[in-house]
Amino acid sequence: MDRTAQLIARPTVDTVVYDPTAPPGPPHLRALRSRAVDVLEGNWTGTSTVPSRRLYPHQWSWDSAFIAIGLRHVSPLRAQTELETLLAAQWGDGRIPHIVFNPSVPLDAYFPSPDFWRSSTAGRAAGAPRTVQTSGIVQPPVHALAAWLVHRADPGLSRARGFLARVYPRLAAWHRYLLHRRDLGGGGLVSVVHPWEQGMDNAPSWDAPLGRVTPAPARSFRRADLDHGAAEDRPTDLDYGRYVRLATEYRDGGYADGGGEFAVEDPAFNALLIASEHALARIARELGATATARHARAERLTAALVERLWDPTEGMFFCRDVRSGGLVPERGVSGLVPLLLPGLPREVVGGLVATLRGPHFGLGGATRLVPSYDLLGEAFDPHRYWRGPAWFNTSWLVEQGLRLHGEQSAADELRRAALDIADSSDFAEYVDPYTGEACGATGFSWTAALTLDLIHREEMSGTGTKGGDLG
Ligand code: 9WN
Repeated sequence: MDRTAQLIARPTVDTVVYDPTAPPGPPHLRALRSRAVDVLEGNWTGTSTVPSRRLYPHQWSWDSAFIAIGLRHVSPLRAQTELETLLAAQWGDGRIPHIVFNPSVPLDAYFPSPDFWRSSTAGRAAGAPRTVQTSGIVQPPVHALAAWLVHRADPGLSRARGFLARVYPRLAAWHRYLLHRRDLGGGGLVSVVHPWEQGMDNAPSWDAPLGRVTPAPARSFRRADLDHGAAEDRPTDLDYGRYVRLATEYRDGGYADGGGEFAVEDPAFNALLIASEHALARIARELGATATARHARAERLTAALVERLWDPTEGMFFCRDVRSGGLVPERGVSGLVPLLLPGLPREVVGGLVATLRGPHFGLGGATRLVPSYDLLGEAFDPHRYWRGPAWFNTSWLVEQGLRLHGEQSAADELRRAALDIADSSDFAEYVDPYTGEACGATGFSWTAALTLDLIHREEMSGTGTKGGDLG
């Protein structure tokens, strides 16, 4: 075990209620489930789950949401705790930081570390918490969706603990922050101000908007990711220099929104906000409040997404570079994620499904999971971070979308492929989209968690339940 792993070695808490002898389902799924549970046990710190012991030794925002979605099947209590820990680090202005730092992890274990972000001082005006160190940027808002799904896994426990009543005001403040402070394009959609915010850090869609940013000199920072990951699979030093410059300027401006060089409306980020807004409406109704305004807002946002980011000729959504004003002509999986939305026009659904199956993504033909980027794109690389490999969270989102829109057999095929590849890749962080070969970290938390969710729904499908969660 290396130094970092030792320092955050999990305490012996026994909150998982999973009993490997109990679950139904065929033996190979039982074995897979048991291994997925082991991954999540190994990555649990006592109050939350690290994405990966070595590469990502803190709590990450959208990782925790996906982790909670899987954990709910084995320990609804721990799934609630995962989200509550994250929400406890929320800033006064409503933002949920993309990293919550574990103070017992050495500073050099991950870059940028707390001494770079300086949240409690640089973020004071924006209401950063004083007692916990965080980053100052955000990640996609999957949290309300996760909270609703976690509640539904054990409504009795959730009500007894007042789970929804406690998280609702925080989730509502989070959405308010995004909708009011981040509509930088003025068209109703949210902008990200750093590629790390969107979660697909190194996607070719960022190349043009990022190209305008002067990189911080390589000698001014030390990357920790290269201690654990292959340099040829990770972002280049030049891109890292630009990430660092953008984050430094945001920090030095007190994390105030509006002035930065980089502002992009991203389809997946906004689609996840809309899905979460629908989930917040359901949470409100469960708490006895009215849900109509939230559903209506989700529908208005869906209309804005189609109006601002949909390209009917290409049959997919694209990013909009708010600073230059145009769409970025790169096909990424982000442009397919809106398939998870219920209120899409029929021709948009048809276009997305055709694009998924067509030569650019090859689903069900050349590829079994959804590649992160256009197979025919100039920047395509089957192993480099977010420039071609397949991730399990995006395939999970697309699987949900296919199912929601009645594409049951394509969804079944994608679900089975995800289960097979999670198994053979040892819950890899991401995989070669053609071969399923493992890349990045193994024992990756959201891969294990979403495997649990897919196993659960695979078993439910035998009982005649529809098996989707987003309808
Ligand atoms: C920066 C933790 C995170 C994921 C992101 C993924 C990667 C971090 C990095 O790891 O980003 O946030 O250092 O590359 O791109 O989606 O949340 O798993």
